[in-house]
Amino acid sequence: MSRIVVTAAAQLGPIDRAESRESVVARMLALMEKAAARGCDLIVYPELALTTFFPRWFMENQAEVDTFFERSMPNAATAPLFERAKVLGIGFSFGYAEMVEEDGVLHRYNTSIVVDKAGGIVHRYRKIHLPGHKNNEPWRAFQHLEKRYFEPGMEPFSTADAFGGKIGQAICNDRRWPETYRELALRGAEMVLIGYNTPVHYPLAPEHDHLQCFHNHLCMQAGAYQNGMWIIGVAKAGKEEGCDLIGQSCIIAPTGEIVAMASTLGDELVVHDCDLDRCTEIRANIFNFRLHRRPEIYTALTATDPV
Ligand code: CDV
Repeated sequence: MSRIVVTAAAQLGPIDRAESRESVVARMLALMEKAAARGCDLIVYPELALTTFFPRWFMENQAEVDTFFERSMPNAATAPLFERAKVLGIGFSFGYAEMVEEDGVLHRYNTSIVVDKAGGIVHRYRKIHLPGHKNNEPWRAFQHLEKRYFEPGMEPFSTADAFGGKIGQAICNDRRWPETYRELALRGAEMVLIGYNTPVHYPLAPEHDHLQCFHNHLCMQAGAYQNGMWIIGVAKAGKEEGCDLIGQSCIIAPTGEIVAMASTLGDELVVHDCDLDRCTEIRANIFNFRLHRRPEIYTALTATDPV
């Protein structure tokens, strides 16, 4: 039986600070209608898809920061996505700022979920690698305060049995770390969904600004090939509140080849028939983990400090 997941990478163009969640959800629904018309099983939206990328601003008032967070999922603003997807028979995934009370303590995470065709949340992932800084650094052209506004996810990478295969998630900066892909692959992931918000300008090494798009594909293509799995990389792109974000959302085969890529910096859909059985081309051969991996030699990998 074929295990083809017709998948859409649903890139979003810029979201202004003043744009309401309802307006963004309407844009997401327009992409969902297109994806359904193209026979998609799954549509994947970017990191923090419901609002502007708010960590670019230093805000002293926590109440102001909290306006960017979701206290429940689904909620009034996102319910139309869940309802329409169920009618269309399509699964979806998107990132959002999650506020949750656990054991009487309030937590804030950079989170992404997967919803199956029946409308149930089948996977939740909280970003493990949080980039940026904790304090206001006015010398920067814009801030990147993820370390201030979010706690790092403490749950290991994981997969869900969905769409006939094993689906995993990672978020933006996670995609630069080889550990992300290997952890997911060792846990059986056949397709990994990765939303991102990546500025063209990197204040700590501006001499690398021209390499942002290259590094974006480099790490995801390597992750796909070295672990034999599909990668769906989805951008929030374009000039958002004066900050240029890269696009080039793409679908990458287990061979490392880009099989579909966005060519604008706006709302755009790219679609591919992702055959999960193609993971075997790599995992039964060059990267047959059971036959060729040498974990007993890789002791530095799990040591806390570099040796
Ligand atoms: N949202 C992100 O995680 N962005 C980072 C930037 C700050 C480098 C990224 O890795 O793309």
